[in-house]
Amino acid sequence: GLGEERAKVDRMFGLMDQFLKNDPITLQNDILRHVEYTVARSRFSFDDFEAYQALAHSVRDRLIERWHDTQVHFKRKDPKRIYFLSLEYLMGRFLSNSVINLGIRDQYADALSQLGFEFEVLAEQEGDAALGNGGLARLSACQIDSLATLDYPALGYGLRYQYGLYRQVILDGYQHEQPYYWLNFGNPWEIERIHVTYPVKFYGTVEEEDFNGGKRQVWVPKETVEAVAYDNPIPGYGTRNTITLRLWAAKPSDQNDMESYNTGDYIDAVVNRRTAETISSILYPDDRSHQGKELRLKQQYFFVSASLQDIIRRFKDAHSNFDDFPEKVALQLNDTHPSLAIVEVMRVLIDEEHLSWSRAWDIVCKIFSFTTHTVLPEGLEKIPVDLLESLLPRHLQIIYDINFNFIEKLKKRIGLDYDRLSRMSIVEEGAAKSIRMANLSIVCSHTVNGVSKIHAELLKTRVFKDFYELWPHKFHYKTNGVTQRRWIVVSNPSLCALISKWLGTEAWIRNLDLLAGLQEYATNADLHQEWKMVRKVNKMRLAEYIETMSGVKVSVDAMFDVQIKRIHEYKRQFLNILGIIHRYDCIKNMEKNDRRNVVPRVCIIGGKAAPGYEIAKKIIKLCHAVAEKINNDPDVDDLLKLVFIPDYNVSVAELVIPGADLSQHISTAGHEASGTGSMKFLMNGCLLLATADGSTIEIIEEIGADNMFLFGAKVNEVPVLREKGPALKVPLQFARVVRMVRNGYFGFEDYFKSLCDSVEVGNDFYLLGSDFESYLEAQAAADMAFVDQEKWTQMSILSMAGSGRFSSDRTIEEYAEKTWGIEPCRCPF
Ligand code: 475
Repeated sequence: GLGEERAKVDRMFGLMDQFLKNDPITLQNDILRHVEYTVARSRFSFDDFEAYQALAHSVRDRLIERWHDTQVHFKRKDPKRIYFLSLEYLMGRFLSNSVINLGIRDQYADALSQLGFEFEVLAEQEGDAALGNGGLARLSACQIDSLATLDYPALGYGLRYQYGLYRQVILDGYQHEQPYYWLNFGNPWEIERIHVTYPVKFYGTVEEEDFNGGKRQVWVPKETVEAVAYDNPIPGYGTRNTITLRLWAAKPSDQNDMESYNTGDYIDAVVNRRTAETISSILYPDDRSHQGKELRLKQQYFFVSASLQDIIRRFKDAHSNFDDFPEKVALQLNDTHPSLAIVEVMRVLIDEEHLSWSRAWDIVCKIFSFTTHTVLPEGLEKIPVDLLESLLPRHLQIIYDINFNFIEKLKKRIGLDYDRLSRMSIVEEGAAKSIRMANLSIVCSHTVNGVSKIHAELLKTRVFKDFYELWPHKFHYKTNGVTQRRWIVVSNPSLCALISKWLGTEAWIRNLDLLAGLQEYATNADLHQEWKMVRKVNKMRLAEYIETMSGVKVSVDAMFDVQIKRIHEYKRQFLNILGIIHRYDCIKNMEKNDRRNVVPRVCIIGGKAAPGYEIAKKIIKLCHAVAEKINNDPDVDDLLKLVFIPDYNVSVAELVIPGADLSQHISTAGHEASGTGSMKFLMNGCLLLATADGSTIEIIEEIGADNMFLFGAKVNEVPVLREKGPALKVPLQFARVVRMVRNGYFGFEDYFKSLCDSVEVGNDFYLLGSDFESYLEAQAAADMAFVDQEKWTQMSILSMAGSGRFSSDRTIEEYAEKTWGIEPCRCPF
């Protein structure tokens, strides 16, 4: 009753007295206690890594307190929850982000300095949690931070890969991939929940069985794997709320083994058990191609099955039937990777909970929302039918049934337009039949979101045109954003302090729109001076890093020009390098006197190529070959340097972005669904050199074209230019720089041949040639602006001040209100 409830709450508040204190003495005691009892080192002798471990454990204790309170609070309130399903999260490091969100960074820094340690030095000891590839995976990480900060009753599900994204090692300028077994040094940020375990089944057959006087299909699986939960507490900023990122690990199950033990082949049986663990052991490193591999399908279903058992168990704890399910559960599909969840919900409701098909379908149609992150039709995931048939035979049946119902209804709407029917079908017919996961997701979700305005337009008019015409109400977009906690507060503390000082408040850390308040100081001389100081210190830090990584000394007076992101032809790192070659060529051909007018540049490129993506790997090698030539040419000296930053990841980004003057986002228009790197640069006062693609189009609306360097064909011009084929006009300078590569000016001419071929007239799908001239003009405009440092600083301030809209807080609020129908559920302090 009510009295009982009140007593519980009182008790909870009473217990708060016992929470861990955060004064320097308590923190020192806690750290030393963990040195001795958790890390099991002597209090009198431990190194930086051991100090980091102890520190991390003391932070973990504080996270756990809030996390428990939040879970209790959610349970008591039983609000509608959002379950975020993603196969990838690029979390990066936890330490700094955690203590900042907990509001105890300074206390820890004090405590550590009294113990003779520096907080930053210990923070560097942590390895990245790199459980994802690129933009999509980092977006999940930003969004989970916003979900926690905004007090939403959310839970993120993912896989606990033992091998994160490979480490990129450069040998002789070539990329090599090394396994990243990141758990080798332990992971203090996760909590193993050995009692939260679910069996996940695979293979077998579907049998027909009598049921209630009729027949029904039942799946008789053949193999079982256990899914064990590992919980990562995610603290919000400025709130007690701490939500869960629950990652599943695969473990062998005892349910399979009866047979093998009887045969007496004990050793083989035990060895076989270990193959269960491979399911969650490795992250697939391709961020665009789908190879239809069985292990990948197993991962997807393992993830989906475990998450849904967990979600349904939680629901059933508080509800006796499924009537309220759509009022309590929202499931967000992060791209199609988790879209088997749709089929699994159908199967569980029908086969296990014995709901009718129409009741189950009714529920499914209310709970799923789907966000797509791709533009290219070839980026859409397809699962070969024969794979599904052997691994998940009952699921295949259900997909066929969903498709049958869908096509029958569709025929009534559009008639017998067979071309269109076959385009929209969930099943792709042909030599190798396959399931179109995007079509499945659209048919079964109430909402389909794009990740920027232009992306949504392309979805409606090209990629999913047929579906848009059928269900215009389903199509929406939520422009991506990034979390200012990580991308300003953690990564750029001095800028953070400056912003708070000039705004007179720290409120912008929870409400990024407040940054607009800095616009009025865009020409203020005092701000300019402080701003330049902050930027210079960040550049010095980056210069030091460059020197240790590559041995190249760079001048902080030069413009730091950065392009960091996955290597892709459509992202056009090759265009950047050809531009650098052009710059080099110009300097070489100048009179000595004229060289004084050249604006010095440090060009920085970083990013990983998918292991099987040959052209991308050649771009990396070309970057090194060109760098070798330029960096050793006394003619150019400090006027031009080129460095490749190896093993680009979240923590490298945290170091590079605050030190960048200019950053490049130069995809062929219509190819970057959104792009989120640009937002991080913007927040840090870096100017953008960009094409009118993805979210850049909306950035222009916020900060004005005058404050950026824009170039290139527009989205609607791209198809027209492609039409022209061999008749396309390409500037002479472009032909010249490509020829330099082709003719071996940088060596390795055989190796670079196919790369050069890919941009020859008639072959140049990504339009490097036709955009080259306007690219060079934009670069020249950037040089001009840089000469006038006051002007540049003003543009830099306005970039930052105009970035408010690109917080993931704004994105998540839009999802919560418009797509998920959830409300904040704030844990009392
Ligand atoms: C877009 N990754 C960016 C970002 O919305 C966008 C695909 C298949 C398998 C594994 N990973 C992927 C992506 O598709 C991806 O990262 N897409 C990116 O999503 C967030 O800002 O434009 O390219």
